[in-house]
Amino acid sequence: MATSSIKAIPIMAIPSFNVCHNLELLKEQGKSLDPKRQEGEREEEGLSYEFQEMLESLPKERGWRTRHLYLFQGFWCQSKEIQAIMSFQKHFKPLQNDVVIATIPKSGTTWLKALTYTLLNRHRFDPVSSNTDHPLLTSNPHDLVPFFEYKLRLNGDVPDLFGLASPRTFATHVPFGSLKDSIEKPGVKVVYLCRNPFDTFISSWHYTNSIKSESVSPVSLDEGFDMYCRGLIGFGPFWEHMLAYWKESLKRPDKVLFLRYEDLKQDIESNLKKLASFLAVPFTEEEERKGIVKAIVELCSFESLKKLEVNKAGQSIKNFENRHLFRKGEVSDWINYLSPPQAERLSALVDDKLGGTGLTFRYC
Ligand code: PAP
Repeated sequence: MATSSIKAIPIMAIPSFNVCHNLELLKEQGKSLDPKRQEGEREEEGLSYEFQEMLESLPKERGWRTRHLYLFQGFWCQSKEIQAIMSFQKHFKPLQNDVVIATIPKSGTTWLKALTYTLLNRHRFDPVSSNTDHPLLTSNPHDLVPFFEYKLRLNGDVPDLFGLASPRTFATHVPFGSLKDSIEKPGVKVVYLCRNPFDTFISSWHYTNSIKSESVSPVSLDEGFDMYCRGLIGFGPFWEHMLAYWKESLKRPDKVLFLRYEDLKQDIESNLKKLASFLAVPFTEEEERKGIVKAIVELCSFESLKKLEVNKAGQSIKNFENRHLFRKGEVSDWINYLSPPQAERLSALVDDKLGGTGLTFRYC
């Protein structure tokens, strides 16, 4: 499995002294540690004192599943993500054939990871259903295609990624502006998956309320919707995230492929073939005759992945159960949740921010 050879080399041995020292200081200053505050401390647990000072200088707002979202390099994210992104930006060395899957959360990342992994490894791991050894049957896609900003860089670790099978395949939610310098190398390809903002919002709202820690109060639909429309969502504002990748895909179509979740739902086979051609691993006629395209589609389908034991009971990202990654997998579920005025507000916002850019969506 690709991730098994990743060795973590700690760079920022986080001195527990700093955390303790911080708490001591607070006590000295007479600040009471109420439950909410303690949750905040847990959120920032393992972050160095210097880093916490830097955090304090950033604008912050109420978070969805942690107490705060911070405005970092022009987008909103959680404290631990900032630490991981800084480590990634400092240390990541791209290789010529690297593939990067980029999304804003809840756009179909898990699906695209499964498709890309199975496609690129189809000669090592036969995707036909009789092959019971396929890694996707026992590993969640997030374990096969790691995010730059999560598992790989937890606690500021610098993983050794040189031994990974080529092409190395990574994923990220980081906006293009904060990613581009780190992946600047001829031959690196980016695949962006975009989902209509209405369904992305509903999916995010369900997900964050399912996985948030008990000590953070749930975000109501109305509150979350208002935050989303103000751009306050992880790696948002969503319109800036989508637009930057959209523009880059127009400018460099050989380097950035822009896919839409709704198109994949409508015609997965031709989109999978498009992905294969873009990654320079097109299907041969013989492969098509043998049913390899259909086998990949089937193996990576929502229904197949959802019923696997690893996706019913496993955890890929610490404390997050895989089952929450497979909710409904449909287009237009937003209709069941948003009121007409909310739909109007989001529609007007999309027109305002993305109108005239050529970036359009299908909502049902
Ligand atoms: P992530 O950003 O946390 O990785 P991501 O995989 O992008 O999440 O999004 C999850 C959404 O993709 C869920 O949508 P829903 O809440 O509207 O149901 C999930 O159901 C959907 N999804 C996951 N796997 C698939 C798949 N194989 N096919 C289609 N949709 C899928």
